[in-house]
Formats: sequence, C-alpha cells, structure tokens
Amino acid sequence: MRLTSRLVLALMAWAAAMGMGAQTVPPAAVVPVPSAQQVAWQRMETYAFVHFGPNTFLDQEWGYGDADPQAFNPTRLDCEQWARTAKAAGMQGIILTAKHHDGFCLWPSRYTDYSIRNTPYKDGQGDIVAELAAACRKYGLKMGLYLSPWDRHQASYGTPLYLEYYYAQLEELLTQYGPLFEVWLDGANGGDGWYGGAKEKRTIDRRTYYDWPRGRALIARLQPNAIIFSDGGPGCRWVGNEDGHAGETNWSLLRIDEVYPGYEKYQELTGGHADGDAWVAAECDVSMRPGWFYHQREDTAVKTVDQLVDLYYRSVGHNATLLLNFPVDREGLIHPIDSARAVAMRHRIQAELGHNLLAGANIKASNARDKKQFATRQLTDGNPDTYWATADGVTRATLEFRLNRPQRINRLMLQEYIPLGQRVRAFSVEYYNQGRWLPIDPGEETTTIGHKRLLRFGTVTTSRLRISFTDSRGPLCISEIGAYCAPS
Ligand code: FUL
Ligand code: CA
Repeated sequence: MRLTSRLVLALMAWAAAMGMGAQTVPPAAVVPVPSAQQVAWQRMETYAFVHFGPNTFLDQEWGYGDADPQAFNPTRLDCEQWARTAKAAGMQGIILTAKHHDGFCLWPSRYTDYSIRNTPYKDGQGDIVAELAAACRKYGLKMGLYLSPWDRHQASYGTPLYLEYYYAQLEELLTQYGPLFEVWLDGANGGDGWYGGAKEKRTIDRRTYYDWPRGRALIARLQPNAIIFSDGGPGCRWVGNEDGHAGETNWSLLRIDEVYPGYEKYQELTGGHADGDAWVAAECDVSMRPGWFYHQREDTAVKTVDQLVDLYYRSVGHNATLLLNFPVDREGLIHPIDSARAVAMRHRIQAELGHNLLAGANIKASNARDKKQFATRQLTDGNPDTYWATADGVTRATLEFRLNRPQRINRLMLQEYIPLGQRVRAFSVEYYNQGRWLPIDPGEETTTIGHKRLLRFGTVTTSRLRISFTDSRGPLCISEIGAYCAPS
C-alpha cells in the first residue's frame, strides 16, 4: 500500500516536471458528432459518378420509361477503363446509376424484365453492377449505387405494391455486389411517365410514400458501413445545387427532422444548419458536362481544367465531398476528353497543394491544452488524427507560424478534428509585412472550417502568418494547417 502511494506521488511529481499539469484528456465532444463511417467517407474527398443507360443511346436525360431495351448496346464497355480513369484522377470510389428514373436496370434484377437481360449487350448475359464491382476491387476503389426511387416504367408506381418492388431491388443491390460505401437516393420524384402504358402523371407524397424508415433500416442491416445520401441524409446530404459547390459557410449539421428527399429550401442544404441536431455533411454532385448522360453535342462543353479545379476548392475546400459525374458514352467508355480533363485537374491540385510551406515552421499558440498530446506540432504532421487543442473554456486563440525564410504564399488549408464535432464559427488570417500585420483577403467568408477549408488569395511574400480563431462552439481542435504557393 505504502509503496503504491509513493509510486503515485512520484509519478505526479514526474508529470508536473514534464509540464503535464495541463489537461491531457481530449476535449469533450461538441454534439452532434459524425460516426466513424461518416469520417471515413468525408476523408475520401473526391469520387466519381457514372450515369449510363438507355438514355445514353437515345440522347435523353430523363427517359420516359418506354425505351426499347434493344437500344442499349455498348460495344466496347469496359468498367476497368472507368476505374482506371477514376484512379488516375485521384478519386476514391465510383457510384453507378444502377437504375435511373426510366426504370431500366443495369443488373439482371429478378423482379423485372426491363433490364440488361433483354439487351444485345453480351447477349443478355451482362451485369454491369457486377462488372463495376470487380473493376473497383481490382483498382482499390470503393463502390456506391444509385437506385432511383422514381420509376417511370413500372405500372405499380404510386401504389404500395411498388414499394415491395423497390425494396426487393434494393435488397438485391445490397446483397449481391459486396460492400458499398454509399447508397444514393435521388430527390427527383413523381411526375409523368409511361407506367406500364398508362402514360400519365403520378404524384406521390415525398415525405411519406417511400416509407424511408424502412429503407434506412434495410440499408443499416445489410450494409452497415454505407452512407445514405439524400436531401436530408441521414448519412450525407445533397448540397442544394448541381453546380458543384458548397457554401463558404458550411455546417455538417442539419435539423434532420425538417428535411426529406424532395426538400425545396435548397439554400439551407448549401450551408447546413448551424444549430442542427444531426451530423449530415454535404456532397456536391456535378457533371463533367452540362448533362448527366452522354450527348455527342456536349463533347465541346466538357468542363475545363480551370473550372474543375475551381469546383474542387468550392466543394472539398468548403467542407464537402466532390462527386464528379462522367457521362459514359455509347461505346461504354469514359470519353477521352473527360478523362484527360479529370486527370489534369488532379495534377493541377497536386501542383497547387502538394508542398506545405508550414512543415517545419515554428508555431506559437496563444493557448495549448498540453505540450505533448495536443501540441502545435500536430498541426503540420500530415496526420488527420493528431491535433492541436485548446484548454476547456478557451474558444478563441491565435496561431503564429514563423518560417525560416520569406515564402510566396497564395493558398491556405485548415482542418478541424471532426470526430469531436464541428466547432469553428469564425477565423481570420494575417501576414507580417515590414513591421505590421496585414489581413489576407480570400474574397470569401472565413467562418466555418469542418473537415477541410481551402482559401485562395493573391500571392503574399512573408515569413510570418497568423491565424486567429475568433468564435467556436467549444475548445479548438485543429488537425492540420497548410500554406502553399500555387504556380501562376
Ligand atoms: C437528379 C436526377 O434527376 C438527374 O437525372 C441526375 O441523376 C442527378 C444526379 O440527380 O436529381
Ligand atoms: Ca495532424
């Protein structure tokens, strides 16, 4: 007994000597917090979307549901080419439209004839979902699937019977193709369609018709790691536009009970709800071309590398993920213009953000939780799981970076340690020039950070940078900071 208490005293003295009188326990979480799956999902940052189906062959965006399956005839389809393109573009996964609104299935579903089974492709023996799953495995990519709730082919659409059909198909997709990282539930719902020949307009109640609690439970049971995308999550949310950008202020939080697939207050989805009670980060879905499906006339309208890089800054750099769509062409391939641009986008981003000028800089913090576990050097170690934190009750702080020599700087990256919640509400950046601190103006609000915030600004030359966090929902937990010089 006496020995133990002496040991404890000795340990306490040692800890005090080591400067560990400070708090060594992590800050308490600021709720809501993401699940481990949501954190892993957000760290994927960019992944590909593929829209492909009868629309590709009929030059349409929204098939009416009456297309002849014989029209679907890709002659050189190669899911490995899609996977190689995504990989070369630095993407982490691919989400495929297994069924779009026209109701046509790219896998041989047991529950309908309106599928690949009745097409010339591989004489009806093909299964593009399976082919993509194999290609993703081969190239180390994750796979996600889009199963349109709206089905303009099915006669039963609008009745309770359709739900049995829809969920039976979802179950096929959830069980036959290995792990899925995301299940995409589109918000476009109801309207006119073929509906088994009825050719009429059918409107459904977007809040209640699909019985989403049932769908969520099914996904949770069969693919517990899959993130469910919809306007209101629960895994991740639509960002409220199809242009590829999230709000400058972007909370990964949502008042989840207010939002449902088909929600129309788009702006709220762009920035989230600062007072949200659920973690539902934003995903920016956008196409390489004006349309989601391939149209030859759009070969001249593929987004430029400049546009794509801009979108990266405004999606990933605004605390969202980037889901970039490739309209696969009639041969069944990603068009060479699209793949070249996507790969060039990645190279440009690497050139702009590849070399952190703050690595090795001396960092002075106005407050640190302790000198070891939450020390400032965690800010530039390249590890998203280590972070600098302030003491309990400290929600304002400054960080000053001193470089060995003056550097040209025109990009800044900040990351919060989101497993403990999204905290920062406001910050500002300054640089030191001839004896005084001058503001850096990125031309956008410097409010939220979240998983990642990227700022672009005119080049400054300095050896000192200062970041002031001026408002936060709790003690600061910052995992990484980087400064860069993008070539002009
Ligand atoms: C929308 C759909 O209506 C489009 O056709 C496309 O699939 C896009 C990603 O989602 O809501
Ligand atoms: Ca770190």
